[in-house]
Amino acid sequence: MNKIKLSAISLGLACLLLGFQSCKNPASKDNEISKPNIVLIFIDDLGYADIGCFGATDYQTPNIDRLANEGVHFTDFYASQAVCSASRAALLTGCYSERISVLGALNAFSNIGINPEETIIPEMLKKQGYATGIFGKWHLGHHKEFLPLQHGFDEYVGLPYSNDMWPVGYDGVPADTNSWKSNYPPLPLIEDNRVIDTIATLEDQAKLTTIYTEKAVQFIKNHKDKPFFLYLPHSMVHVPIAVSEKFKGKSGRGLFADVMMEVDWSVGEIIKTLEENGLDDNTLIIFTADNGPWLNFGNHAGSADPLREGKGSMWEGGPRVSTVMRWPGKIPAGTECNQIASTIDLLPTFAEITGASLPEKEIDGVSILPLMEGEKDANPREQFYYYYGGKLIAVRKDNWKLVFPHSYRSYVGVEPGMNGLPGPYGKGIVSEIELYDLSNDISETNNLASQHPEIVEQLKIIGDSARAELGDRIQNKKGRAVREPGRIYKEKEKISNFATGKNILIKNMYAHQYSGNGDETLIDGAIGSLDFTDKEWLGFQGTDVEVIIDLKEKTKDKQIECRFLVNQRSWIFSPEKVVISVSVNGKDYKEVKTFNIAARKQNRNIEIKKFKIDVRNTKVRFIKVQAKNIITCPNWHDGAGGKAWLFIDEIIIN
Ligand SMILES: [Ca+2]
Ligand SMILES: [Ca+2]
Repeated sequence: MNKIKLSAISLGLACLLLGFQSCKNPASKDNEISKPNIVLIFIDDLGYADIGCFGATDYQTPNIDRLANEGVHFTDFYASQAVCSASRAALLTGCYSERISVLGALNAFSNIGINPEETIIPEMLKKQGYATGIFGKWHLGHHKEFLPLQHGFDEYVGLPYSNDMWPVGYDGVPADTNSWKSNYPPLPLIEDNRVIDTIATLEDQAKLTTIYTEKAVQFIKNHKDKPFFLYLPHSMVHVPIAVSEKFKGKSGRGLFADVMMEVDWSVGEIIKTLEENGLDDNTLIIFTADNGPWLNFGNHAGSADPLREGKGSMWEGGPRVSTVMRWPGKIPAGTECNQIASTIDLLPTFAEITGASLPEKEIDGVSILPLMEGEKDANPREQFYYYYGGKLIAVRKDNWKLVFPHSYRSYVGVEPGMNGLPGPYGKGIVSEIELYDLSNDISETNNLASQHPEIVEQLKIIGDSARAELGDRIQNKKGRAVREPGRIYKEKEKISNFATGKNILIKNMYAHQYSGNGDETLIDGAIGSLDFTDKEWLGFQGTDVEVIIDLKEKTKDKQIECRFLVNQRSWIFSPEKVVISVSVNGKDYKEVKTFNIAARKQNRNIEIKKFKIDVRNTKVRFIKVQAKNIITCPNWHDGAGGKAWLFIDEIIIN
């Protein structure tokens, strides 16, 4: 039975005995003191085998290992997704990333962030009287409304997104103005809501672990008399890795090992500060990571051994993260937990520990306190959904993992980079359902689907319920429970459009995730904002656009305007040609205007391009708009060779 509830019951009983008066203020001083402090240390791109107790051999991590020796280590602990923003959004909301629509890795040009309607861990704990601080990488939106202070944190020092989102080349010198990286603004170091410094060089990067650690230590000292939640999401060991002077060359095994030693030092500083302030017995420390190693960075990446693949894939090397927890007196020392658990379970676990109410909106996490306490036969999370970028890649129940057909980023068969330079990605394909027994085959090498059809069927049902709930871009399914991200462009503008209510035929398929309100989106009199994820845009991936509007009557003297979004950072390009034609019979079309858009140059702006023509002295009933997509992203672009997008929101006829 749950200890927190027990103590609440006995408190209630004591109140009854003492009479009504003493019940008026249940949050007594004693109660406050007994609330544990929570320290959550979150490493970026850490490999499963990058700490000593999980198999690192090149260097030692005595402080992290100490947490394991004095607490529990989880062998089957998952980040919700093998990429930064999605993983962090899930951690802080207790939801699969798909439920709250924060996917991928946001950057300096993103228009979305964590929705203010969501309740995240610090907001929940603040209501319980906790002081809350974050020192490190946020990555849930860099606009002010998304930054930590607007979401329940009292204090923040850190980077708003990844440390490689900066105008600096892989060699550490300012990026060439022709290169994609030169698009980035200087990488800001933020305190509360203010930029206080710029991270401009590798020397600046080398200070980050120390800065975050010192801030965290100060935070603990400042709040030693009340319960606190300290979130320490390090920028390391995400590339570009860098280490301070005190650890340079210390491992003798290269820069990555030095950086890991510094991360371990940071953990030691936290433990030491807790001890010096008499807080270590009443503090839960959790050490985990957002996703596995970025293996194409070679010697600047960690190792996921013995797991398959790494960051960006949902083979175990992507989401399974080495996790240790220490809470003296509560978590039995030196224990190992092999049950499934996830970062999304931390929010409800913290709620149980602190007596906080769960968020009003539905979440996916379950309390794993029984696992932490070593309760025999406890298994609060029997299954796990492996989503990546809106795609349901796999599901797990107990020891079985069912992998659905999909293509994935692979690190197999390609030469990794060296010394900070990335190597290329390979591409892997799963063409038929695969089944793995993770209890015997942690490396996912032996597909057992044909031997266990009954287990395949069982897990398929779990997949179906995931899809019904949270959707699946592989099967073009929308989930019933998916919520919106936070957005900065909210105003919707209504315009008059003679074509509203008329017939429209769209000849090419738009992507279901950018499907607005269906075909009528283009003539509904509502225009899109600069945010391509708002519901007013239709997105066409790697295809042209051809639209025919039937005005159902002959008319003349019309103005025709069509609008396209340009947001090259999100792979959305201007059409290279727009042709507007008209017809009275729907068969014989007369071209009235061709716009040739010459340049595919780099464009830093997010903008809406309008193509407008007056059609005079011509009878019109049918209007055809054809827009030519550049089809593939140009060579200079980040997504070179990938499919380019065309986004259109309205064809206005007046
Ligand atoms: Ca990461
Ligand atoms: Ca529209």
